[in-house]
Amino acid sequence: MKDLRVGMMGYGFMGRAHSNAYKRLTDFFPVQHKPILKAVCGRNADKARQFASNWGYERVETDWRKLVDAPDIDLIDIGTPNDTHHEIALAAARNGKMVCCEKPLAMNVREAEEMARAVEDAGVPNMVWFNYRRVPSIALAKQVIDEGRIGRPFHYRATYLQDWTIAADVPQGGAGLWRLDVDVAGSGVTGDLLAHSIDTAMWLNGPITRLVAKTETFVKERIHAVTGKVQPVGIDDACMFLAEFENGSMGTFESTRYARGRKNYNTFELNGADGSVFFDLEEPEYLQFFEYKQQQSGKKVEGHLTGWRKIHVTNSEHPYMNRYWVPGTCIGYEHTFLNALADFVMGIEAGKPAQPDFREALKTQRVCDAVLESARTNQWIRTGL
Ligand code: SOE
Repeated sequence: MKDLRVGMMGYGFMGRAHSNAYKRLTDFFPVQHKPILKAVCGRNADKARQFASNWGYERVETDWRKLVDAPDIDLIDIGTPNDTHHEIALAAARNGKMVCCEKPLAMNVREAEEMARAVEDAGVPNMVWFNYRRVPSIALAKQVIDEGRIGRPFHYRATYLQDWTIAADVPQGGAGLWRLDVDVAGSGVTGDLLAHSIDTAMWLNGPITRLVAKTETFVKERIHAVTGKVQPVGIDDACMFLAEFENGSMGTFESTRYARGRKNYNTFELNGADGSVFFDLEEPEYLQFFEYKQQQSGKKVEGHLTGWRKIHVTNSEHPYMNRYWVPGTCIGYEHTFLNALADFVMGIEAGKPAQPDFREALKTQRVCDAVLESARTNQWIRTGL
């Protein structure tokens, strides 16, 4: 076993999700690297100390530069707000550290390009935590599509809906709520939620080449938690776009934080000539599959039994599931990060980088930037992919 000494940037939601993955990796996966939780870095020393003691980090830093310079760190994990990703990733790569970065990779394409170049120039392993690729049902959808069971694709339909910012008195800025502050987040639902949908869509259905988008900001001003002043809201609260895929299929994408009752409603459906797949994160252990059957060697299709199959993705034949429990028992949100980390580490060991690496995640960034540009200019935009 080799030590994999982790320096964690950030102690929020993603700091916890990633730390959990490091702690459980060798319990569930036969890897040759054992993560060691060396240090966590955060601006608030008390919170960082509390986090370190809860999760078992050996020490605390409050200056991220100290952590990227530390000789006892192999991997820098960036779980901090979006406006910090670029600077930390560049410095970490320059120091020869592996870099795992939370999504979205960057504030914009320019930053993301520099980040992809930096890790490649340094030759360091890197990954972006698009964790939903590692939901077993979504990985099964990928398998079903790659097996050619959907046939010629016609339609891709994605939604990502939440409802937590409807109240006008939710502040922007500060812990968790930095997602509402455009200077820190870069964008609203486009970078935060649609980036997930876009990554999944392009993984399953190939590049998005052209799109047209419409965004809306329903609450125009919010108090800023840091300045205490009422300030204009610069993020997109909702975004819809139409897309063309390179393979000739059409896509629709919808995302909002104003869908009352929807907490983390991440769905997609792909319809092809020979079949369809449908996934809904509110029922994450299921993949729905429709197979179109034509008459085969004189045997009549049993039309009265034709229908969607709701596959309970918990068998040991299903992606990742042989690492966990017995058929019929489920895994959770946290395991998507564990599965991603396992792929990353096994990728290093096999010399086959796990995806999405920074170069791959740059493609999603290109689509996000194109979405925002289209919404700004009311034009169809080519993504360059
Ligand atoms: C936003 O509410 C959020 O936490 C995103 O930032 C995550 O990426 C998403 O998976 C869940 O929702």
